[in-house]
Amino acid sequence: MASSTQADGEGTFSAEQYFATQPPPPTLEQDIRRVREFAQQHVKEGRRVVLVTSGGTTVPLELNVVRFLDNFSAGTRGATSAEYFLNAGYAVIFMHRQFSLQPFSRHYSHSTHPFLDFLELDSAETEYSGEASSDATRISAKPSERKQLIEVLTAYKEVHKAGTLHTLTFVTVNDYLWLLRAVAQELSMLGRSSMYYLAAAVSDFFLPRQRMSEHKIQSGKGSLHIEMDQVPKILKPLVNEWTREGFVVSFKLETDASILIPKARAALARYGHQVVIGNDLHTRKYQVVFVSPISSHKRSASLAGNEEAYVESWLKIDPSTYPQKEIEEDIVEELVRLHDTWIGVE
Ligand code: 9Z3
Repeated sequence: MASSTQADGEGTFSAEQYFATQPPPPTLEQDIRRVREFAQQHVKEGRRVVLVTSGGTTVPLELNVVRFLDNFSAGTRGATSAEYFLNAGYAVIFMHRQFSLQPFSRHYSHSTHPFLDFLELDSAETEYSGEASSDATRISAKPSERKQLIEVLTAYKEVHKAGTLHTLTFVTVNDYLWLLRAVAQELSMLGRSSMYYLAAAVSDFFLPRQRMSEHKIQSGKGSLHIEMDQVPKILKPLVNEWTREGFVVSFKLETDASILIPKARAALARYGHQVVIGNDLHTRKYQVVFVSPISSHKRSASLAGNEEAYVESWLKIDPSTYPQKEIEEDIVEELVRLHDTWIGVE
């Protein structure tokens, strides 16, 4: 692979080299200014802050982008978890893929529960005139939808009033990496009261800007060959440099269940963070496995350099209870407990 930007080996960038060669998104500065204000306000009010990342990153193939690689994630895990963190009293920075699911509005996703389907026109007192501006026409929610709508709307309004949810968007893996680093650096002032809940499905490969075609890739030359570089493993600098004692939870997604726990342990050994939540693509809504070093269950410093022992525990829900029961409720409850221990509340 010919590239003047590669470093550690064929197609491998360190995080430092990545940020030195790939450009930041144009709105980074203003996005981060808002994150800083949000974090400062909640530190003052004594709240814990969690960064929730959600949805999939894209990898553009052209500078004038027509084609890009994407992945399956709709952002259900992140959007759902954000609601439970808010309910547990956390201030939430919800960093999500543009147009992926968001807390509260996720209940009325256009594909699974379109909101036009649960509204009805009241025509008891007046016939609908067909004019959009008709003041006499009233709209109401179908009785079968009201209970859930009131619950969701009440929680949404409360969060809005309390100002405990801040939203940030990314599209590409490059946007994601720049934002993650900058947000983590801002949150480092919170020390142990910050949590990182990294549920976004992040591409492992990308095409460096220096090798991207400026215009739409043309057909007519036979098959297309694209060689991608590896996205730097940014959990390492996140844990060691950008956050200061933040409680870091990453997710590990596999389709071969037999490698889930070994890969989760390997990630912990490599990056030294607090929890990996393992999930299998097909069962992710009903079961996950928490893998964590024993040291993260105590407030004492981690056993860097020593042989580490790990604890594994499965969280499961009965699939027939979904979606009334959501596994994210249990995930968040368990994490809040572990975070309490990490901070030293327990
Ligand atoms: C996850 O594993 C999430 O739980 C899902 C959620 C993406 C499966 P949905 O959006 O799905 O609810 O449909 N996220 C992390 C995936 C990931 O990219 N992990 C990296 C890895 O496995 C490490 S950060 O190497």
